Amino acid sequence: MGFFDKIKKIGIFSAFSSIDEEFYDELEESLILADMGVDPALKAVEELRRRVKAERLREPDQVRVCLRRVLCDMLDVGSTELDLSTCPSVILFIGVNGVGKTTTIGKLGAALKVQGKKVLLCAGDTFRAAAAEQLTIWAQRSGVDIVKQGEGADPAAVVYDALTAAKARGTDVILVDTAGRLHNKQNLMNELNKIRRIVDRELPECACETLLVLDATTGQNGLIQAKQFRESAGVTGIILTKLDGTAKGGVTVAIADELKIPVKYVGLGEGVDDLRPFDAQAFTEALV
Ligand SMILES: Nc1nc2c(ncn2[C@@H]2O[C@H](COP(=O)(O)OP(=O)(O)OP(=O)(O)O)[C@@H](O)[C@H]2O)c(=O)[nH]1
Ligand SMILES: [Mg+2]
Repeated sequence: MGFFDKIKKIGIFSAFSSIDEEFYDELEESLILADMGVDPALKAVEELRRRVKAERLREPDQVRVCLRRVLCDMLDVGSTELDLSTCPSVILFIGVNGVGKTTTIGKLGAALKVQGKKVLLCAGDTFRAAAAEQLTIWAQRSGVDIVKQGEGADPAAVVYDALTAAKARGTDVILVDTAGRLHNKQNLMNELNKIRRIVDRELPECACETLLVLDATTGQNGLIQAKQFRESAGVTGIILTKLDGTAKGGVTVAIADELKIPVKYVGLGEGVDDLRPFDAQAFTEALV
């Protein structure tokens, strides 16, 4: 079973033996039902029509392959690789409550460690004591370092500590957890900017990514959150979690197409191995 086999398929091709108007209508509807959003769905169908005509495709199987290519092109909005070009490099994880930030850090920390990287987790969520505990368990599980302070500490101060520790220890990658926050709470958004300023001041030349974690089961709602985070926090990549649940895979295309920010990783479960770099080709093959 492939990694993306948990994704719900758009399976309309088996119902059609020829490609006609009815096919396009039903395809449009299935894409919308798959959470792609109305505009991206219309755009995909229009582009498919254009290519089918230009390439004179007739067989449903050819059209299926063509649709995969159309979706792959819509997903291609920038590099899906993490920028780890400096040592240390910093990755900030941001997003609303409960989307999977801490879990994703745990999984990514383990994966980077397996690649031979020296990883440091930073417990920048000081809002609840349980947050640092949860991250500590992940650090122990994957055998990586963690820097934390007590509940209520200034998150920027924890980040400062982590950066100092990383410089002293020769860390390759610092993964910074942050408290879940709503994009419309200005003081909390300012806190993210403060963290970012500390990084810029302490490690001016470092590669720094800000990854927005989105829960795929929130569908089009997640997209609205993402637009506002993008405006106020300078997001460099998306991590889409919980694609294993009731989520519909089409939301991935909607996010890439509407935000023009690449999906870099996807989460398909709660286990340490349930995070993968996003591969548009494998993904569209599973989806269509
Ligand atoms: N099924 C599934 N569950 C996930 C995935 N990622 C995270 N979860 C679960 O989602 C819940 C919330 O995850 P957390 O990592 O605590 O989320 P968070 O964004 O750190 O939450 P806050 O710190 O409260 O904002 C936990 O029960 C996780 O196990 C995923 O890819 N698939
Ligand atoms: Mg958390």
